[in-house]
Amino acid sequence: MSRGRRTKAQPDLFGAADTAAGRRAIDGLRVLKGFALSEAGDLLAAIGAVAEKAPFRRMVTPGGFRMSVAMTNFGCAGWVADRTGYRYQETDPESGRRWPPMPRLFADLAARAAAAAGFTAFAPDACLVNRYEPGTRLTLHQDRNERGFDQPIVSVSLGLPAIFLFGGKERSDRPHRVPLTHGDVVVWGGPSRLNFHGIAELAEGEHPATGRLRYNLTLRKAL
Ligand code: MD3
Ligand code: FE
Repeated sequence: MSRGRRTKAQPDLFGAADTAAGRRAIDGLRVLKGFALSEAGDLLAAIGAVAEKAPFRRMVTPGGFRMSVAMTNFGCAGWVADRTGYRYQETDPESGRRWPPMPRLFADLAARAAAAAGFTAFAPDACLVNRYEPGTRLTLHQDRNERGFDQPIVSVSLGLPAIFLFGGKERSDRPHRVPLTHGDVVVWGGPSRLNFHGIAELAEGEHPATGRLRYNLTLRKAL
């Protein structure tokens, strides 16, 4: 597969992460500022439709904590957490039915964003939808439940702004803070694929498209 191109010649692909100090440490991260803005309305409509078939729920971690972020999934594989662990599965544990299919719009957007970051032929089979209210957060973690780590991950931010925490290979590495706003798309791949990352506690706010909410779509090749 193709690896992300090096970044020096394309400053337009970077948002706040494109600082001289950050570039080395944030190798493998591409911020496409506003890349999904024109499609945001359609994406939010699709999220509303999926939430009727597979409602947002706050999952419980193996450690017994209920996550503050609510989640649901689109696609052949959905990410779930429960007392036994973290994994991808083809069915919604709440209903026993398959997750709603991935809308073509999502897969197309992810493939275009991945291509813009130098990853050709990205074909996601999983779309995790995270829903944040003010006061919620996602603590530092690694994404290790996918079958392979050679494919990129594409993330789409909608609604309220958030601070993405981009750490290193060790949980104790001090994270960079990358602001993400409505319509931003981020492509992660290559060397940073297994870095610790999270979302800082969401600030209070109101967004014209989502009200008091932030949504994040994470598109992956999970199986
Ligand atoms: C960097 N979600 O669902 S998406 C997650 O905004 C998750 O909801 C965050 O972390 C959110 O697991 C951030 C961006 C993201 C996803 C996976 C990554 C960044 C990543 C894997 C490795 C490095
Ligand atoms: Fe993650």
